[in-house]
Amino acid sequence: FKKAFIFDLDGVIVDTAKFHFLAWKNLAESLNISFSEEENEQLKGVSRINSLEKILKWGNKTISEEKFNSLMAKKNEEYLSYVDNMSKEDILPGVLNTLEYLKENNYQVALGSASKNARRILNKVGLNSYFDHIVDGNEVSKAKPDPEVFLKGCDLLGVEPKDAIVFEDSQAGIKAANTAEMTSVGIGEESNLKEADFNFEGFSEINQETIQTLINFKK
Ligand code: G16
Ligand code: MG
Repeated sequence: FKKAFIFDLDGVIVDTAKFHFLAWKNLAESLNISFSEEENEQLKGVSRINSLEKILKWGNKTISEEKFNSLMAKKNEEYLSYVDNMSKEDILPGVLNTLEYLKENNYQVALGSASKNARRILNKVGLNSYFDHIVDGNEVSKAKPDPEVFLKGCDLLGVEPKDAIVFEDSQAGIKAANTAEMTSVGIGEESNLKEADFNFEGFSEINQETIQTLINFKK
């Protein structure tokens, strides 16, 4: 049976996806590249560097390395200005209940995020203590859909990938979990996450019974 749970951060625990969207949209528009929700969907779970590369590709633009770095810094600055206004209220519905249930029942829990700002965000919303381990964008060299971030989480938790359950809101993240043969749970719009083993609109739909179903699931 399953022993460990790995949570993505953006779009699963907190809705920082909307902040990434605002900051990327402003950046893209400053380069005369159009940017809608549809493009944003493809950036979910994708690292900062890869995201900017994708935007430039969509706009058929090449820029100097210097400009590239300054755009990334500017995007992050704007993003953090939104993040720094976050509080407990920004935790998505049902997340705290699930984390409390997992903790009370001594399940292992890790964070597996592409974000280099993951620790800052967890601090802001007061969720640090729920995680036995945190793996974020500072610790991985291969971005999602590569499973490195989740495999590191399993290593730290001391469980086999097949005994891990991953909660993800992004196509790249579901792909990563599936590649590593973990149980993949899509959070959010099902049509975006067709490859997931399970799909839920959000954690409000997840109760103790659901958790047991996930634990007993064999891929
Ligand atoms: C997140 C977001 C991505 C973002 C990436 C890097 O991943 O989904 O949109 O580009 O992290 O974030 P940062 O710029 O803060 O390092 P996740 O894996 O938590 O969904
Ligand atoms: Mg995400």
